Amino acid sequence: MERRSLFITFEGPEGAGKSTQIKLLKEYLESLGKTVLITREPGGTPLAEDFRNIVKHYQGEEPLYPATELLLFEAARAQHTRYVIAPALAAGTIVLCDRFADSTEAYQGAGRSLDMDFLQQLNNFAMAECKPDLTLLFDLPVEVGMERARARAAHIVDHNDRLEAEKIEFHYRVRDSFLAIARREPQRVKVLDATMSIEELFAAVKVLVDNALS
Ligand code: T5A
Repeated sequence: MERRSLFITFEGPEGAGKSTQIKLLKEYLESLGKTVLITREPGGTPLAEDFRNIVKHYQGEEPLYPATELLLFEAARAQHTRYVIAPALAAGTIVLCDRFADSTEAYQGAGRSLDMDFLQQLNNFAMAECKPDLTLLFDLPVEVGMERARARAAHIVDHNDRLEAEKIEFHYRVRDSFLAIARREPQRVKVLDATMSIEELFAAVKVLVDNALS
């Protein structure tokens, strides 16, 4: 029998093509008659979007301390899981979330070298019962993703992004960490080669999602 609700997260380094695939997947699932919600982290509720604006674009003189950054991501997640994701899943919706707790492990844990055990406790606290059924990891060389993100940013006035602007070594640690999560949890996390074309990538996404639905 087909399942009704499903929680799918999309993860990967910068510019991996997650948002593009999420939109295609929503159209496909709706063509099958499913109810679908696209959401994102950080963000997804008005307050969590305020936190998103701080962690992505804050430029004040007082530097954002790494622990503060971590807590802002977790605070945003606590709002998002309780007010958006959990109710949607309870209503039988398929939730497609652009980034989730694995990003915290990769960016704040590996990227910023924060304590992994403590971070996992915070992740579990913030996500509560909202554990992803399937995570699609869009993997690609850091340089390719950064180039895509840069090309897109060239069309945005006043583009500034604190995390995107981190040193290349930071982004290498992020990518390695995502791949380590996939090795640790192969049942949940499926790795896709994000250097493929949009169409080829979507064909691979569809196979994985069809399997998860059956
Ligand atoms: N973060 C997030 C943390 O540090 N900790 C956390 O806990 C969480 C949740 C979020 C930032 O926050 C960090 C990670 C991030 O730095 P964001 O703007 O949501 O910021 O950043 P990204 O998730 O990286 O979003 P991007 O939009 O940059 O990347 P996407 O969504 O992966 O890529 P997409 O689809 O927008 O595509 C990028 C460009 O590439 C093209 C697209 O047309 C677009 O121009 N493209 C392709 N080109 C060639 N081949 C393909 N297959 C392509 N697919 C897309």
